[in-house]
Amino acid sequence: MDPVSYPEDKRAMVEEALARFFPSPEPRAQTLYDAMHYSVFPGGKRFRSVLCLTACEVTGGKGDNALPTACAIELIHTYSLIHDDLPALDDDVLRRGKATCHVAYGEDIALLAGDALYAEAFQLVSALQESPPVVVVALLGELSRATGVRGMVGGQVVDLSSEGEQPDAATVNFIHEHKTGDLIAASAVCGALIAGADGEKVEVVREYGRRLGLAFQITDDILDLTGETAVLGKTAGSDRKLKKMTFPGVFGLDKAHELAEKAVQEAEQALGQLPFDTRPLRDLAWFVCQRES
Ligand code: GRG
Repeated sequence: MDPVSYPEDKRAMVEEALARFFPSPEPRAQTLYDAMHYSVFPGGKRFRSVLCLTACEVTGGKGDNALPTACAIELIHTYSLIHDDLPALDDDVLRRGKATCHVAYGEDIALLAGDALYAEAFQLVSALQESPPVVVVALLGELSRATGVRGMVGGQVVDLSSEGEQPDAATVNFIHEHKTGDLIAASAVCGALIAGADGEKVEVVREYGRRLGLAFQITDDILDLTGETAVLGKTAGSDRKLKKMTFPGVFGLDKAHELAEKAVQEAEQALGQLPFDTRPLRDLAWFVCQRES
């Protein structure tokens, strides 16, 4: 596959909307607010938000209508990064090229900043004006399921409990599917729901998102092994240090590359079932395994 470019126009839309939808400061909780703001700005790739906008447009919706939900997803994602970096979890000191939230603000504030971002995300979606109530409820259901015990938190707990365990394909698939894949799939699904896509098309988008999510985390594993801290903006080699269960650890580096590409091809195949011009979603899928950070 030829190199694909990232949709910087959509990233800019997300950036502008995040500044607009970010909660207003509460003077009595200024430090908390500062820690939340510090973690969200400047951000990373805004990949999940860009995916949500793209899925909405590709399935016939207006990208603008997906912006508040796309921002909510970024708040949830940032929450997961803050908590993931805490000493009780991965104990990382660098994120997005700067000190992690707990290093900058202390563990107590970092914990609460994550909690507050998660709550603000649901506040943002529940206040949507652009979508009918039935869609709002579906979005809330999607995002809560993707991040709960059957989603991101469930994946994260297996990630932690598998540290130092014997490499096992079923376990690493479970971790990647839930820790990372569920929120990525939900981002795409939310875009399709906002566009008003019917149930069948939403499920095709979900399948695309699940394969994409797997490819995203396999690539994350590969970059942790082969990338540089300065480019990644986070500490390279931390998976090995923590004895994490990863795709290169289970299958070897070459096979991990192959499996990431296979997952992208499967994502692309799923798109073939949609009666739309799906090229923007296909390009995003290939970006996932071509990315360097
Ligand atoms: C329920 C939200 C929530 C969290 C609690 C800590 C935790 C449970 C889950 C951790 C999930 C996690 C950190 C998964 C890793 C996913 C991943 C590959 C993160 C990096 O994403 P990028 O590359 O980062 O999109 P940027 O900085 O570009 O946003």
